[in-house]
Amino acid sequence: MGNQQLGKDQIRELQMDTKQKLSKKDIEKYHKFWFELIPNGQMTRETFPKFAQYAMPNAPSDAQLDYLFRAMDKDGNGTITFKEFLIFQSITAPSNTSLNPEELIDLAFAMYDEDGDGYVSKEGLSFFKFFLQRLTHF
Ligand SMILES: [Ca+2]
Repeated sequence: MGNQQLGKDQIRELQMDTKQKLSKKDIEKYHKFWFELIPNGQMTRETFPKFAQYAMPNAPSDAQLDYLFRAMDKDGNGTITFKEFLIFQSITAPSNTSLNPEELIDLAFAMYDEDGDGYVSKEGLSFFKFFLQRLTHF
């Protein structure tokens, strides 16, 4: 997907990918936001602070950025694509459905269970709560 207008089919596909949780309007809005921010659409850890300043205006620490990046980089390949960004948005800020607690818990684990042992610290969870409140703003 390049930096151009979204086609009808693309939007439909993205709506499927995000389980119909985002409206066409949302997808277009996020698309504009994402490609203005990162013209080639591929967010790396180096360029990630550009995004994070919108998501978390209170100057997040490097560790917090690492958490967030890990949660958004669903396939763990070191790049966040527009689709991965959208999936993240659809979980944290769905427009058509309400928040799904199970998906949020999965996301919290993706962020905080660094060693994959199935446990998340209390600090991790309280930060996650704080972070969710921030995220729905844009
Ligand atoms: Ca990825």
